[in-house]
Amino acid sequence: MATTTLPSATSVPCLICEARNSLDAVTCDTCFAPMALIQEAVAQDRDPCIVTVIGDSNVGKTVYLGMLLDMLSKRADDFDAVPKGAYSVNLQHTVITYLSSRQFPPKTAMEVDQWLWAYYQVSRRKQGNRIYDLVMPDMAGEAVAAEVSSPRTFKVIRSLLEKSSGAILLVDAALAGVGSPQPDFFALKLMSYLDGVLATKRDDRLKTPVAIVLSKADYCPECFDNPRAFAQTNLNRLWNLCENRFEHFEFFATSVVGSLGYGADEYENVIPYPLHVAPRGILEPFEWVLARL
Ligand SMILES: Nc1nc2c(ncn2[C@@H]2O[C@H](COP(=O)(O)OP(=O)(O)O)[C@@H](O)[C@H]2O)c(=O)[nH]1
Ligand SMILES: [Mg+2]
Ligand SMILES: [Zn+2]
Repeated sequence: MATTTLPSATSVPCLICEARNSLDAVTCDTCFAPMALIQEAVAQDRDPCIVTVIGDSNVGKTVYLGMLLDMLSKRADDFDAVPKGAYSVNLQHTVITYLSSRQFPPKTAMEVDQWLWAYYQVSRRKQGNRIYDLVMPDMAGEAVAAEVSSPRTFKVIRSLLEKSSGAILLVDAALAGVGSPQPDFFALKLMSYLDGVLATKRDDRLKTPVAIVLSKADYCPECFDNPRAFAQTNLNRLWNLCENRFEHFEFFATSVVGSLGYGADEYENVIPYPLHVAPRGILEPFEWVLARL
């Protein structure tokens, strides 16, 4: 791991992990976060607030985040979102391009320097004028899993979560709904990792708001009727940990597609194709987190 000892006149601290990098660095030497984040943050003259979207591989993080950013920048629900730096638009651009050609975007690469980061300035058009500087990276689920099972393999994840003002945890409702214990256990591990990273005193419950998003709820529509009840039944371990350790948590059902078609790839694997994009419950978890920052 790089321990930089550059003097302050010729270096800048990374926004995420605080390691010093040379002025012309494109990504941080230590955690690979884009250094453009610093320039944006300095220009804003406010501390950016980081909302991290986490979850297992294949739960739908990329699709969710891309759709969320796209809805925000289309002024959905009176939000105004301005991307800071053209690199911020890449995630949204990729997701929408794939969905509009009736495909899901490809898997996020495990390598940190391949992740797409988005830095948006978000505000409500009507209510007051509080502006949130949101930094949201699209992480690979495998990296999250590796970091959770052996901490410090992906330093950027820990640094990000330490700095996060809020988190959105995605859980695969379709899998949980058919009785797989995997989503419950993975989310349980993630929440206890988060608890360890954020905890100040052992017995205080954590104040950081965590929205738990039940993704792919189109597969199990009952989720929309009562997300809490769905979680208590199908994600009981997670529910109990949340209740014990987190002061602010809430469950939300979301889905991006309205109908799916199926086809096979060249290896005869069955692949779902999004025939019709119909986002449901995308903004609610985000609004809920913002209201608690
Ligand atoms: N039915 C349904 N499937 C989804 C939805 N969102 C994602 N998926 C499926 O989940 C897969 C993984 O999504 P992705 O966003 O790449 O997951 P990530 O690994 O967490 O970033 C996609 O290829 C789709 O097959 C959704 O809203 N509904
Ligand atoms: Mg992804
Ligand atoms: Zn860094």
